[in-house]
Amino acid sequence: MNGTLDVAELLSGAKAVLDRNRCDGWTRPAPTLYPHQWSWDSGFIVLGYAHYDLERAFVELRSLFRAQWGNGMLPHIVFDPREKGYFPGPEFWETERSPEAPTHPTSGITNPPVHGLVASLLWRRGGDAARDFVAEAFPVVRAFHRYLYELRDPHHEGLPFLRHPWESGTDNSPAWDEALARIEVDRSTLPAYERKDLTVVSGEQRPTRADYDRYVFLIELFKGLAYREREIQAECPFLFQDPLFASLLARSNEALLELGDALGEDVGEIREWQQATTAAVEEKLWDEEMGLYCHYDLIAGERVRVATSSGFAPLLAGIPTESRRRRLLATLESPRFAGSSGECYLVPSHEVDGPAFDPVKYWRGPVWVNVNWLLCRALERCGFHRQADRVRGDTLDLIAHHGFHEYFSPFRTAARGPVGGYGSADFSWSAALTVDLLAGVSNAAGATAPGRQAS
Ligand code: 2M8
Repeated sequence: MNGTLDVAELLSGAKAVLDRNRCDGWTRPAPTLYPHQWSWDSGFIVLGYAHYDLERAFVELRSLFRAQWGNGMLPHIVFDPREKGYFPGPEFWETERSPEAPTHPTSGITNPPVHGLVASLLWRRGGDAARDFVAEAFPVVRAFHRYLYELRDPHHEGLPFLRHPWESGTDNSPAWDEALARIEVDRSTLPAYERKDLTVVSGEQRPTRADYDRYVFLIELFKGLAYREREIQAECPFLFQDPLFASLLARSNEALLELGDALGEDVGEIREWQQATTAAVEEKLWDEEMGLYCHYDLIAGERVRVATSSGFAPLLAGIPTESRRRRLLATLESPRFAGSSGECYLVPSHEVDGPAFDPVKYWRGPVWVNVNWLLCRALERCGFHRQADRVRGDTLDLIAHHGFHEYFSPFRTAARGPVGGYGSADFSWSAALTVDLLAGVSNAAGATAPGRQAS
């Protein structure tokens, strides 16, 4: 690495990836591995479009919003009915069993609530040109949040639960391991299924067969209950509260408060949601010994003491007290995440000395561009500019070295393990968020900008 980034080349490369992955008004997360529209992916993708084609951003989100369920749920996937290359596809989900499902085929679970935050950023970027879109988006996002608080938060704690690992976005996180291991699956009772992911990406970078059996088991349960939320809540063996999901919800509530005020909407209920979530994250998810926020397993009735990058997310919503902010920073810069001699790119998805750490398996160690983008904003919000610069620099460095991959080994050199980009190449949110991150890098000459030090 020569210490500089070729901004023009990265930008044109990122836009080319997005052009190639774009379909009829929406964008595949990856060319073949993920050939449908994903909810939180679209949220990140439009933040790239916002820099050069605002209309594309609106069209992309409208395609997602059209698939909102009657109960308010924004589904995690909106399917392209022509596409047969992904498992589980629409014929497996059978969402037509639910009267709440839209006529367009979708999955029957949700994805992290990034949309309020995204709408407010589009408004900031587009100004008047974004106002009509934001007025359209506001009731959709509010209905989604209402669904989360009314149907996913039975004890009114302000912490909606997830009922499938895929709802977290951090699908293969070691935080789920114990809970998934408790689910006894008799394979002979599962429908036969064929994974398509392994035809695109090597098995060592993807979840195991035992994981997939459990993913499928949960979908079978939901289908059997025709996606009725109250019954699912009573029977589902996997119910989690998640610091990343909760923090995105809090941050999106904050955005809705700002948008609602500007649009002249009554924001009373949103203010209550916001206060409840902020307080609950502080009370229930902080782990003093770990110096980090953790997941909470509602079935086991305990915090899961597994250190993941999701544990820093409350910074994004300004939730932690000053002393906890300092603790989080110390955790981030400690050998657990930065390596014993700073040999890791920030931010590994699982602490590098953790028992389940794997530098190339998705969500069990690799660095992700969307998480880094979120944490960069989070650190800036809390005044930790040097650390935010480091996370931004590390992210751009990884992209410049290895391309727009789905995820990256956290190792800078081969001394401790594999180095490079993994999962799918040409990954849409890696490209889109590069466009946004580069906008924050000064570029007087229009061609180069400071990069990270040589590795
Ligand atoms: C991954 O998840 C999908 C299931 O939703 C999969 O593995 O098939 C996750 O990384 C998720 O966060 C992401 O939204 C999705 C599409 O990029 O891929």
